[in-house]
Amino acid sequence: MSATATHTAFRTCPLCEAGCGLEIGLAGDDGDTRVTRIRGDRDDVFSHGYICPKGSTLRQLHEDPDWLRRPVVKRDGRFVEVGWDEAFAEVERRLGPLVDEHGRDAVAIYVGNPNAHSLSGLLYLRPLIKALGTTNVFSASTVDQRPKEVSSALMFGGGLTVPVPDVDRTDFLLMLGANPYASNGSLATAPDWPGRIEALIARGGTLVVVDPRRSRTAEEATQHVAIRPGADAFLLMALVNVLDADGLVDTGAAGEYLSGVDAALDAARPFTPEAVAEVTGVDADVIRRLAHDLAAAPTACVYGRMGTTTALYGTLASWLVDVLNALTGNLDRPGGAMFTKAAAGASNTRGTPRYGRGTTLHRRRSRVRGIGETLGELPVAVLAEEIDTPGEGQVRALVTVAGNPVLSTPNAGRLDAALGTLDLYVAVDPYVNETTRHADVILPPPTPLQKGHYDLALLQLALRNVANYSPPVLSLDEGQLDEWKILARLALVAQGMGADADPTIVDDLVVGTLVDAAVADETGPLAGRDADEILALLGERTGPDRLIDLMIRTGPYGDGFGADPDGLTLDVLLAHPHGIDLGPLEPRLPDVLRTPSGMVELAPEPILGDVARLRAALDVPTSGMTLVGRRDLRSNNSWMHNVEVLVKGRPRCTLHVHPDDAARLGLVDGADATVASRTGRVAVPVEVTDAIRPGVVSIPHGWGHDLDGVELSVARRHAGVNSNVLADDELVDPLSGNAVLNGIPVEVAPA
Ligand SMILES: Nc1nc2c(c(=O)[nH]1)N[C@H]1C(S)=C(S)[C@@H](COP(=O)(O)OP(=O)(O)OC[C@H]3O[C@@H](n4cnc5c(=O)[nH]c(N)nc54)[C@H](O)[C@@H]3O)O[C@H]1N2
Ligand SMILES: Nc1nc2c(c(=O)[nH]1)N[C@H]1C(S)=C(S)[C@@H](COP(=O)(O)OP(=O)(O)OC[C@H]3O[C@@H](n4cnc5c(=O)[nH]c(N)nc54)[C@H](O)[C@@H]3O)O[C@H]1N2
Ligand code: SF4
Ligand SMILES: [Mo]
Repeated sequence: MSATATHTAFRTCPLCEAGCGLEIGLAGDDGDTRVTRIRGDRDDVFSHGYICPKGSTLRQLHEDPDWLRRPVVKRDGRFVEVGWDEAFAEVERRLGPLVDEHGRDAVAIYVGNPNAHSLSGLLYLRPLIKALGTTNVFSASTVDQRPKEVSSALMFGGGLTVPVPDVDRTDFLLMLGANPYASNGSLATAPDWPGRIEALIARGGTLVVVDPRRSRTAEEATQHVAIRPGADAFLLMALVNVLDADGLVDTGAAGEYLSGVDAALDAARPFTPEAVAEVTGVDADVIRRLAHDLAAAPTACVYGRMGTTTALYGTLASWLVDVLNALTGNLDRPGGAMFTKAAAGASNTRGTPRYGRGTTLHRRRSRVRGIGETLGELPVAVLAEEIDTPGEGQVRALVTVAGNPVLSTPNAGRLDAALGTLDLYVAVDPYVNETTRHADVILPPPTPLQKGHYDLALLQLALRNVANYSPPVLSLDEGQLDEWKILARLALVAQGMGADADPTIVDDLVVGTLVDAAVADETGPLAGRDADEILALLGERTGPDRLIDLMIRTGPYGDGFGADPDGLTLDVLLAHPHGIDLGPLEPRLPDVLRTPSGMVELAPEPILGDVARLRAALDVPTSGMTLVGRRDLRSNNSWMHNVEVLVKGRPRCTLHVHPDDAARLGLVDGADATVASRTGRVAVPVEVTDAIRPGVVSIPHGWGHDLDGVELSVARRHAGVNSNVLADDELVDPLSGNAVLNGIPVEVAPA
């Protein structure tokens, strides 16, 4: 590696939701360009130089010898490198007969987290799913934020119409089940959450963190409330109850757009602070004071994340977060919970403002357990049983795209075993990991530095309105294929058009569909224009670049293909490598809504229908140990443990245990404990710490790399254990189907 950079490129980091700007030093010339260093881009309009330890490892990822550079096909139990034509031919040879014999639902697809940051994933998965024609569609969303998408779809009319906490202007932030010091924030896109929190405290603001662990974020907080796992919905109900009982409800300017205020207040009646004190483990007077502090703050926002969504009452908790924002007059005002106005891709900037079709949940149910579909997907908690339960409609083949469900989904042991029985498994993934080791064909994408980037999904949830496009930093090596072409060619195979069909067929179809929709949108900037004219104006670009250009130009800041000559285009973004700041968030009610009533639905019928379940649980006594997860700044779910600088040092996959529990159970710091649940058991080193609530233990997810056949040479040496062996696939939030990954009943003993 050469030491000095001869030129510099700028690129958004695609690894997490923060979307930091990176300054990438490069040396060498065409075809032999090397990265010399990566640091934060001080001129980035959003991140201003902030970077975490992962951002600078894009070079190590790019150079990782385990990152596959060619497709592989399994022959006699071993992966063999093949050319692309041969790989797609193998898929075609096996997929066609399988579908002919068993039907399209016999093929399932699982879509993982990195797709949320990938233009290829966001733009070309849809045609692939359509071509597969299966109803067995699964994703990481149902081990993550699906409850928030469901509550937002019901309340505001869009799954991604999620109000975000206006951290930079608020006086009071009530944060539940999130640890942005480790995660860098989620469903609230902003680089440098730590800096933003420090600024909040420095200006005299208040941060209350609700978490069974005294997380790094809780340490910075004004107040830490160590709740019992899984109890957030009770606590939030009690806050609503106090606001009502003590005459503190004031819906403010958004009030005229709220429907169902009284019904929401009624729902909270049984949940007095005294009634929930036992189940939440939080004293009634602490709850009462918190409600009063929230109401008294000049501005405030309530924000809930993983700890609130991966729980039995995830949708109720997600709903209650925004009910509280509304009841305190903080919905849609600066310093409160606000709606981003994204430059591209948002459903809440298309079609008729304010009004929409609404959302129907559970239009169909899973075959074996009968869990309802949401937003076009089934919960991944049922994937294993759909594979291992024989009968009509059984899943016999799987496609995964950027997913590692063996480490990330509940009852992982069962899923792992089920994957071994598939007739066909095709993975689009760079690694032979815990999941893809079962694949018959692996189609590897280029590395992040070889792809263009625009955070189409996460910029819809940004704490400022920002647009930023980065072109690829490094070109493809001989024999690599752009990921959009991989997905397009798979779609063509699934469609029966052949293994060697041209991926531009799919590309032209996607762009044509989007242009047709744009000219048909009577309220949009292209209303009444000619589709062919627009296609011609898009010029010579192909692939994601052409689509993102179209989306930006038809978006709320776009040039509308001539309608606003000063508006944004991809060319304008290319001329601004540090991004374009479109200003702070502004109130968007009622136009942001897409509900049938044109109102914020504070009491959606499906959610009110679930309150009885919460009410019944008030009377169930709490007992036993429960398991929660945690994140580390140096991790990224399951897949970056192959980067040496991120895993070296003390082991991070440990069991956090409170000293009282350690003494009671005979657990010793550094020695192994056995943790067992209904679904499995693991042996994991104990780390005794008072930063966890007694009765609760914590293991991070994403570890357990020492399975046979895993080709991750660094990660294998720092294997850890798979916490999702313990997560129970039978525990789901019934409204969203989301898995319960926090608050799992376990037994703990010395190993
Ligand atoms: N470094 C790093 N960053 C990441 C990731 C990563 O793996 N590593 N993953 C990315 C992804 S995909 C996501 S979705 C985000 C998630 O981002 P966050 O939502 O901030 O996720 P966590 O850091 O897991 O924080 C969840 C917190 O909830 C607490 N908790 C557990 N159970 C409960 C409960 O019942 N109630 C309450 N109130 N709290 C509870 C846990 O102790 C933990 O501190 O992070 C993203 N960023
Ligand atoms: N117990 C517990 N379980 C959890 C969580 C938890 O907090 N606790 N968190 C949950 C959350 S929030 C999430 S989002 C899920 C994540 O669940 P998944 O999405 O299933 O898992 P990841 O670990 O993100 O794996 C990403 C996969 O994508 C591959 N990959 C990386 N980059 C690319 C790319 O550019 N293209 C392609 N095609 N592949 C790529 C990696 O090799 C890896 O196999 O895990 C969930 N599971
Ligand atoms: S916080 Fe770290 S991983 Fe996330 S975008 Fe920024 S540099 Fe990348
Ligand atoms: Mo996630």
